[in-house]
Amino acid sequence: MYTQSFNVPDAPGGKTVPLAPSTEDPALQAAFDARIDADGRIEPQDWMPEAYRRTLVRQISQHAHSEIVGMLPEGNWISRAPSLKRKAILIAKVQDEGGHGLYLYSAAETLGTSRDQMLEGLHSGRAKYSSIFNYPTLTWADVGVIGWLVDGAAIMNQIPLCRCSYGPYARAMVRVCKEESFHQRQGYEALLVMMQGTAEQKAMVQDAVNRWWWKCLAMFGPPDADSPNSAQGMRWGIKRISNDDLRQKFVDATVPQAKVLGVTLPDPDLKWNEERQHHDYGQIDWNEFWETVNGNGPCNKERLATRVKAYNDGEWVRDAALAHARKQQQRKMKEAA
Ligand code: BYC
Repeated sequence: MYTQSFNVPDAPGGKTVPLAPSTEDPALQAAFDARIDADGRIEPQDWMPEAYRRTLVRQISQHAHSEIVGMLPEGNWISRAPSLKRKAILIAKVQDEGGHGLYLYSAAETLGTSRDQMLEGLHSGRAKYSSIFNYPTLTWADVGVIGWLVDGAAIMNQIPLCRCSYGPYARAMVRVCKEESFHQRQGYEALLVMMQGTAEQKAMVQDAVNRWWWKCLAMFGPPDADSPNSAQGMRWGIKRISNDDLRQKFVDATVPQAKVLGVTLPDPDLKWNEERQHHDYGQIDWNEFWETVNGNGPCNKERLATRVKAYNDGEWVRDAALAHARKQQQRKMKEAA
């Protein structure tokens, strides 16, 4: 179902936006523009305008940060999972998110930014990561809802990134999306089981859906009209579908899933619009979104502090790994001499 975005044409009129003017070498710029216009891929060794490079570093590093901060809300439930099976699934999922962070940091490194620089941006609070991870996971149902809705929204956003014009990012996203697909399904399945349980379990699922629904809609980013990076990102073939269009696709895909599950999506304005052939939905609280993005959500400080502590506590592991690699290298050189 989520792979539908592979077949969706790029936003109409996307290529009518002018490519960013550049003071760089006109011949190189022309070759770059031609490749973008032909939907070709840009690789690390290729010339690219500085603005394109900067945009990619911004987006990919923020995406990487989101993956590793995203390990925290669910990681909190590993020791409290209700069965061995659920614990094993959750450990695998959280570990996958760590792996996604690694692929993405590696993709961003191909653009000439070091991992230390990116992590410094995260730890100092300068870099962004997804708003969604600044909310608490209050009950076990939150873990299922994160799988179903948060990972569902993430896949909806990420499938078009498999066609991103920057090769290393696009290739990383193929594997990420396959793994996210398992994440979404395990969450939905966990909720289906709870919805066949006691009245308390059903109420717990509904409560979690009520708390996460609007935050998931905001995950797609500000409305197109207020999205400063969208037009250029789409012109460069980095983004393929706009924030609002992806949000709409997510709503349309999720409504029937909620019906099967037996939960109500907490929006009195949510209804099918025959004319548009889409669901209408209510107003997202953008003030709350920006407050959270700007560091004032319920868990921002805790999430950052946890990441900084993990980085500092892991210093000896990084040092040991480097010392081991150096020793191996010296041994190889001695043997070759
Ligand atoms: N949260 O002009 P716009 C996951 C920022 S993790 C925070 O539309 P753009 C997962 C935006 O960065 C999901 N900030 O920007 C992991 C920009 O600020 P800057 C993460 C947000 O880049 C573990 C400003 O608002 N996915 O999958 O064209 C467990 C204006 O926005 C958010 C990605 O990162 C937000 N929600 O579009 C489970 C995907 N939204 O940078 C799941 C890759 C917007 O100018 N990223 N902002 O200071 C993207 O696709 C795009 O960057 C976005 C934003 C659609 C997110």
